[in-house]
Amino acid sequence: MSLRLAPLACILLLAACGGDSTGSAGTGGQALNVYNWSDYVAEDTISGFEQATGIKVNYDVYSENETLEAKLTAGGAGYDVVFPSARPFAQRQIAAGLYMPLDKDRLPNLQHLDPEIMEGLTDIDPGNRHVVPYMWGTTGLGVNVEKVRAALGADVPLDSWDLLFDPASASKLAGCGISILDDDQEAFGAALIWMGRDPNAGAADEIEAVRQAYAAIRPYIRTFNNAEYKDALANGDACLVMGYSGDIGQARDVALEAAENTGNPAPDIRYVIPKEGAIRWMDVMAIPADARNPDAAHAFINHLMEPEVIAAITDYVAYANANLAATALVDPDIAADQGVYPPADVRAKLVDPVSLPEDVQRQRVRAWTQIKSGR
Ligand code: N2P
Repeated sequence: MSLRLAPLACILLLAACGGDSTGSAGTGGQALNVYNWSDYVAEDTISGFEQATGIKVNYDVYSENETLEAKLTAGGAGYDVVFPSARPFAQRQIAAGLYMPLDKDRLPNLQHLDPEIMEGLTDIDPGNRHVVPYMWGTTGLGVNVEKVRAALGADVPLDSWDLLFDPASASKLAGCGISILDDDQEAFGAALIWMGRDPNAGAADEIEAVRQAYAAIRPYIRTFNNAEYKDALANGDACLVMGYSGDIGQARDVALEAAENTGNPAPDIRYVIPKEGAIRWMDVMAIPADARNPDAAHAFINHLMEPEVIAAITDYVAYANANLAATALVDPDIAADQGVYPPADVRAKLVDPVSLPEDVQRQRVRAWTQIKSGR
């Protein structure tokens, strides 16, 4: 049944919709509690699932992996489906027993997923037993081209982390607004890549080098956050951001829409994967071990693997998905966008984060808190 036909068909054939394995009949009539990153589904994704299955969804959002992890480890949060980043978060959460093994018989749409991506996850999840890949992206720079050129000159190269980490550049962009992700993994990775070092290195001198890199530009950074920066870039409150790839595409769309509504010229907002390289991350779907509604959770995960459904999400959020059958359905403009689906020469410069030893991770978190506070 195609997604577009599902709601009407359900009205006509109520029994069929309630009686299959994805219907509310198997879920005890309970609502499904979903906890996802902000702005990470299309406008009609949740209502489409509710109409197709009759399952009511309580949908809640976060903007940091740490927020999700704190709730999972505290227990009793009552979520049925969550979306952690694979490394190091899902990796250590799987190891800690926080997720239930998936019942693959109830996930027939697994057949659509890219076998290479599935294989790439087996080091953190042997046999792909606990998590299913959702979206992946990179962390790079979002640039308001007119404002950055006005501050740095028309010839300024836009393809380097120098824009951010060179204090001579950052000092001139401070006035039009610099925003950085409040995400220690991404922030450490970007600085180490800019310095030509291994973003996955964890030795003490790496932490010190990163500390110094940020100390030199700290006075010029206006905000640290993982969600609000998008609107800031769209409405002109920021001219340079370190951000997640799709978020910059969304900021561009918001700015274009605002320009259409007001009749003002649209700003030229671009996502740049710097020539030095960038971190590539992957977010996955999982069912917490204490989920109250695993039946509906499986139905939801399976729904998000419907090629039409996930292609529409990619079109809306500008992140690449892991669903091979969806590729042909993605809007050609998004499929051709090299910031969303980077070409091979750019992919060669992307680095997947690894899970660092716990003590190194703790040192990074501590250093990041100090960097942000400017101490
Ligand atoms: C979506 C944020 C992307 C998640 N707003 C980064 N892992």
